[in-house]
Order: sequence, then C-alpha cells, then structure tokens
Amino acid sequence: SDIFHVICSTSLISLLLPVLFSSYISFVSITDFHHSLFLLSHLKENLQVYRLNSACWPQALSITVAVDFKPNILLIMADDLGIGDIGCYGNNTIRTPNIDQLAKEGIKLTQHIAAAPLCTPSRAAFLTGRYPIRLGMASSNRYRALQWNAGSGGLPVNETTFAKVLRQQGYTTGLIGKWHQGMNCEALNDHCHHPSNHGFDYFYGMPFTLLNNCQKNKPPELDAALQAKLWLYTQIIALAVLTVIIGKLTGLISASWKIVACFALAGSLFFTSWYSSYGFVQYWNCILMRNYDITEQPMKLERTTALVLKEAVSFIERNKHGPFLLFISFLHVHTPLFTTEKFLGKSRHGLYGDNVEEMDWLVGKILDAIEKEDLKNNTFTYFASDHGGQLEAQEGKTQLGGWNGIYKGGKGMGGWEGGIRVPGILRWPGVFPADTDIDEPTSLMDIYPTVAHLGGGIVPQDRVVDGRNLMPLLQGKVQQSEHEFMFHYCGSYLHAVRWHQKDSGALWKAHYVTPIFQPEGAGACYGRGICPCFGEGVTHHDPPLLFDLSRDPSEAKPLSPHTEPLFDTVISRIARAVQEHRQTLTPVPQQLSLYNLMWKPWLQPCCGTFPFCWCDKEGDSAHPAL
Ligand SMILES: [Ca+2]
Repeated sequence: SDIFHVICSTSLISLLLPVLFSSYISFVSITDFHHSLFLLSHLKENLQVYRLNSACWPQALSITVAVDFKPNILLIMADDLGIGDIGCYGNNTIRTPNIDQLAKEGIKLTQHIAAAPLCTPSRAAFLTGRYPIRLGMASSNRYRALQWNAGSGGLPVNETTFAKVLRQQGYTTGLIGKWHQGMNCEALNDHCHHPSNHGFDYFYGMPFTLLNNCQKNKPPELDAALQAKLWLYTQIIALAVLTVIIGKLTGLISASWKIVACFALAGSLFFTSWYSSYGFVQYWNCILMRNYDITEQPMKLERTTALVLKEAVSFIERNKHGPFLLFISFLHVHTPLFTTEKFLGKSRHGLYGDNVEEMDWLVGKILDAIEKEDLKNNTFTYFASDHGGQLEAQEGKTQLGGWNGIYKGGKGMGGWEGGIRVPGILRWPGVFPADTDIDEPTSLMDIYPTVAHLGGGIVPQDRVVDGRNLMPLLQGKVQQSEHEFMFHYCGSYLHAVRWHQKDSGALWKAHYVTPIFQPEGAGACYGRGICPCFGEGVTHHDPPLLFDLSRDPSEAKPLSPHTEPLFDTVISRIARAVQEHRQTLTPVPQQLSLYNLMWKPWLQPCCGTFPFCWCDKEGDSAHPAL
C-alpha cells in the first residue's frame, strides 16, 4: 500500500502543478501578497492531509477547491438599526461587544449609504446593486414598502441578485431571516418574487417583515390611521342601522323592513371586506417559511430568535466545505422589539437597547460558528443596517426606534443623513487591514459588484449597475471610492444629491426637497409617524439647500452664495449630474403601485384551507439555545 501511495502522490502532484501555478498567478492579481501566502499555506496543509490519507482522489478534489479559491460570503443585515446605536460608532451606553470586535478585526465604513430610507426599496437595491427607481421599487404613492404577503408586487423576476450571480459560480446560497421583497405575482404559489426565484438555494425566515401586529397586545402598526378611519365608518353605519331599527319599532320612521335589511347587509359587507384584511394581520403577514413551506402561521415570536440562530449555524456547518453565500437578514431591531428574557431589562435604553444587545449577541454566536469551523480567514464578512433608525417609533415617552448619532433625521427620510447613513463593517483577515476606518462614500449597493467579483462572476452587462466594486478601496490600492455623485431618493422623488468633489475633498450635499418636521424643528415627523416624500408634508427648495458634509456633517447650517463662494458652481454641477442620471432611467413596471400593494385573498400564503390559515410545524422541536 506504501508503493501505491507514493505512485498516487507523485502522479497527483504532477497533475496539479500547472493548475497550482496558474491559480497562484491569478490569485496574486485579486488579493495581496500577504493573502497569497495564506493560500499557499492552506494548500500545503491540504497536501499534508492528503499525504496522511491513502485514498487519493477525494483529496485531489479538495485541493482543486482550494486552488480555485472563492471566499465564503457572510452578509449580516440588521433592520432599522441606527448608526448611533453601536459602540464602535460612538455609542457608549448600549453594549455591542461582538460588532465592535468585528470592526476591530476589519474595516469600518463611516460614510456607508443606503439607497433608500425604508426596508423594501433599500433591500431591493442591496440585492441588485441598482437604485430602486430602476427596479420599479421606488413608490410614487404614500406606501413605500410592501404591505402584505398577499400583495402582487415585489423584486422583479428579471432582476439578477448577487445570489443568482454567485450560484452560477458554484456557491451554495442561503437567506435566513427577513425578505420583504414579495411572494407571488398572479397566482398563489407562483412564487415569482420568492427568494428561491432570486438565486437562494435555501430560505428560512419571514417572507414579510416584523411589525407590531405580530405581537399580541401591541397597538396595530399596519396602516393604523386608515384602520382607525374604517373603524369609525363602521361604527357610524352600525349606529345608523340601529337608529333606523329603533325608529321603525317605535313607529317614528316609516321605512320598509326590506330597506333596513339591505342597509344592514351593505354595512356588514363593508365591515367584513376591510376587517378580513386588517383584522387578521397576524395570520396574513406574520409567518415563517422554510423554502416554499409555511412552518408557522402565525409565527411564535418567543422562539423565533432561537430558530434564526439555529438555522444560521446549521447552514454554516452544512456548507463549511464551501463556497457559500449566507445572507442573514435579522428581524432585529424592528418593532415590536420582541426580546428574550435573558436580555430583557438589561440595557440602559429600555426595550430598544435590550433588543440591540440581543442582536449583537446573535452576531457573536454566528461569528463563533464561523470560527469554530475554521472559516474566519476565508470568509468575507459584512455587517450593515438597511437604513437609519426610526425616530418616530415611540410608545408614550419610551423611545422604540434607533438613534442616528450626530446625523439629522431618520428612517423614512430620503435626503437627511440620518435616514441613509448606516453602519458598514467588513472583515476578511489577511486581505483587509484590521482596525481601519474608511471615510469615503460607499453604498450598500457596492456589496453586489464586490461579492460578484470575489466569486468570479460578472455583473449584468445589459443594465445599469450603480454599485461599485469595493475591493481596491478595501485593500488600500486606491484611496478614493469611485462614487462621485450619489442620488438620494424618497420613494420615486429625488430629494438630495451628494457630490464628492475628489480634487478638493469637499463633500457637497444639495437638498431639493425636505420633509416638514412635526412639531417644527423636532427633527422628525412625530405627528405623522413617518415623514412623507411629496405633497403638503414637504418643502421644495430653489435654490437647493446646500451643505458641505466634510465641515458640517449634521447638516445644521445651510450655505448661501454669501457664505460659500462656490455656491453657484456647485449647484449647477450637481444639476448637470442629475440631468445625466435621469437620462439613464428607463420606464419600468411599478411594483409598489396601489394595485400591486393591495391585499388579495387569492394570493394569501396559507398553510391550511383559506381562510383557515394556521399551523405550527416547528412544534416543540426548537429547543431555545438561550
Ligand atoms: Ca428596515
């Protein structure tokens, strides 16, 4: 067997030498020398392992995998987390040791910008590397995110997510957590917008998003104002019917019983039609799925955190031989802020702080799993939030939304920095420097071309991709990001534009439209719950409000032609950029039209026979890891 071993080894090594050499050359071109050394040592280890093993061909395969090196991609996204909520971004009252450690071992982006200030459009842009307006995911009505699992809008089928690109390059792709990019188009279970139709081999989580309605005893969140109105109309109708009946019985009104019955029937039809959608929101929207199967309807929040963690860790374990793409899209720290007992009452910022600390703990557990499987050095790890914290999320005097640090505004505001500037952390030991800040403008959309490049794929060539490959910047090969202009939309309305003037280092930002705060000067739209993008709730500025963020990051003092000699030059340069940008836009179907957003009973994902939709397939199998 020794002789066989020697022959086997020699022939195998001679077979592999050319491959080793060519891959080494190509590898040097994408990463630095330091990391190439890592790869070589990795190969050496593989060869040593191989020498200890008498069955040679399986080992040959494992070497090929190492030669054709593709890092694992781990993307972690928090929901509604403010940039001011994390220790490494300056918070000293909420404890986020795990996220801080990630930043210490990698790069902290200090000017990381979301393409939209709300879940659905921001995530659509993240997944495709394109502005939401190019996808039909930028709304021109007042609903800017998907409202129902049973709506017909969502991430268009013809868009190519990074998951699709990486799957084509041999990656196993998984999404665990929140989707909020739609489900069906025309028929129940056509799954046209489902993660698996967008490149994810595995999906576990919420097709929708967390909202207050998912937790009993919380005030309803979904369209609360409209629901209140509908309730009022229902009560008026009921009162009117009652009055007519009493009038008839006492002989004061001489209407026929037929008319009274018709009136009552119309009233109850009105009630059932709206109540069937809003009355059962928890059943319609708060569900968990594994691939195409609904596992919980409605979901049981008290065990969701443990299930998400279990799924994430088991995906990593299953795919440790890689390469994998795992997108962990936390349900934290969106309201209703369901927090397990271990973290309740532990932070100095009430329920919100508790929930952030629990989320940080989850990050730690997931990174532990990566480390345990010895994947830390060949995993590109990313952490971000989908947009800024929601200032208006309050219950009485208790703040339930995040904090955006020194930045003005928050969730829902497309122009102000607080709505769109989010934490962004990247780690890849040996490839990226440790404990480094990058202040250049970067976008969540940049992750798309970056991971496509790392996986050996290319971004679609038949459409505009707005994201830029970050590798040269992250590796210190260039000092400036490729972004010169960034366009800050609120729905389909362009609210502001940022211009990074590379030669002077100035960071101009012009606001064409800003929301009217309620009360005035409050910094948020407390009266409305969320700031509008158009109509009476906004102010148009001509000339635009201009700030230089490099001197005034809080956008406190607008510049004027008197205080800023370059005022007119800057405004006209930005106006030209807007014109050029608009020329690249083409008409697309509107995914967030009122029709597409509407609840359609025939599209309702249901694990029973509609309308009897309830199930719990998870049973007690989920032993909380808490
Ligand atoms: Ca969000």
